[in-house]
Formats: sequence, structure tokens, C-alpha cells
Amino acid sequence: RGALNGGRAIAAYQPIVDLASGRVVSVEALLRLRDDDGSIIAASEVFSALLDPELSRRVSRVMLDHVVADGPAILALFGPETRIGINLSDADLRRGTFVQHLIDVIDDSPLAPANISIEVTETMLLDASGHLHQSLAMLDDCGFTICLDDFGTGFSGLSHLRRLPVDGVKIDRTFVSDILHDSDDRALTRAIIGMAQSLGIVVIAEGIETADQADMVCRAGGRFGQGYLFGRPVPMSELAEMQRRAMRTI
Ligand code: G
Ligand code: MN
Repeated sequence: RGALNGGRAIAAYQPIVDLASGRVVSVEALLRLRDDDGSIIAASEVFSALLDPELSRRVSRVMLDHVVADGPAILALFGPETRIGINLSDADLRRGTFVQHLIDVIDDSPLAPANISIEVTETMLLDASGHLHQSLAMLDDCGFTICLDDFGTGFSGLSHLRRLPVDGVKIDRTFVSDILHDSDDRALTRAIIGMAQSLGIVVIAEGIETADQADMVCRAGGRFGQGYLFGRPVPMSELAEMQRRAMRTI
């Protein structure tokens, strides 16, 4: 709460790359807090505070403001088709006002809805109230991209992929972290990729930290990846520097 009031809730951006070319196709906006001494705190340390729906909604609004402010520079760096991922909570999707706010803010911004990738976790889909499905359908109608985050860990059942307007899934990093040593994780990764491809949706493998893991994801048929190997979440100023370095090595 202090960080929000003090303007110390910032966005860090992590690249998502095309594994074959290394090209950045999207960036995910992640909450970071600047501490009093200037150091940066990961959002995972304040996740319990975000269980408060009021705080969680304030965070979503602040993150949206950051994305709209940084969006033009992000598109200038990586191209007009770049997507910017934002993580929404069930509180955001359950209350219609945030969804309408999101639609209005993007409408008034230089960004197109297609530039925004809404990340929702698979677990959130277990909500049976129907509000969430309605919100996602509305966002889909407006042209937003919708991705299921932490895919494979949520026990949500595959039927959601048919019933919801899902454009992509992000394979949870727990699969990738053991992909070299655990043949079950390798088989599951391959199966998720195959399933998504037959449904015509995009797959992103999360948590790629080594070249061997990237290689294995490619061999499993994966096209897109995110993880420390390609870049850590960094503030906007460092993202530009990261891209300049990458361009110099090509
Ligand atoms: O649930 P979601 O996928 O949105 O979580 C993103 C989080 O994962 C971020 O906080 C980010 O710092 C972390 N993360 C991103 N890439 C990696 C990685 O390669 N390894 C690990 N361990 N964590 C990562
Ligand atoms: Mn995410």
C-alpha cells in the first residue's frame, strides 16, 4: 500500500522470444516495488497482500497505466505487432468495471487491443460464476489476446480451451525446469505443445534458463520461450539497452 501511495510500484518487462530467430515477439509486464533505499523487490514477496481484492485492483490499474505509458516505446523497440502481457486477477475479471476501464484506456491510447495479451491463470477458470467467462468473451470481442498462464498446473481440464476464447497457453516453468532430466515432464511438454498446435493456439514455454532447455523445447515442437536465458524482467530503460545489445550481436 505504501509503495502504491508513494509511486514506487513499477513495471518490469521480460521478453518472450521466437526460439528460432531470437526475435522478441512480446514482453510481459511484471510488478516490482522500489524500496526506500532504491533496491527492487519482486512481487512474489508481496503476493499475500495481493489477495486483498481492493489492493489487487489498484495494482492492476497502476500496471495498466505503466503499460500504456511505456507501450509506444516498446512498439518502437520491437515492432508494431509486439504484444505486451499483463497479468489480471480474478478480482479484475469478476468486476465489470475493470474490464470496461481496460477497454476504454486502450481505446484512448496509441496501442491496439491486439497489442495487449491478457494473462489469466488456469486456476482462475475454475470459478463457476460465469463472470470470468463473460469478461474474457468481452475482451476477446474487442480484439485483446488471451493467454492461460502457468498452464499445466491448474487442474482446470482441457475443456476450457474449447469453451473459452484462448489465443495461447504459457507452459508452467516447473515443466521446463526438469525437461532435461525428467522424461515425464518432457512427454507432457510435448503433449501440451501438440495439443495447442492442433487447436491452432500459441504456446510459450516459461522459465527457460539454459540453452539446453531451449533446445529441448524446440525439439518438442515449441516456437516461443520466456526465461532468464533470454532476459530477466527489467525496467523500461534497461529493456531498450537489452535490445541494443541484442541488435549489436546479430
Ligand atoms: O506466473 P507468471 O508466469 O506470470 O510469473 C512470472 C514470474 O516468473 C516473474 O516474477 C519472473 O521474475 C519469474 N521468472 C521469469 N523467468 C524465469 C526463469 O527463467 N526462471 C525462474 N525461476 N523464474 C522466472
Ligand atoms: Mn504471467
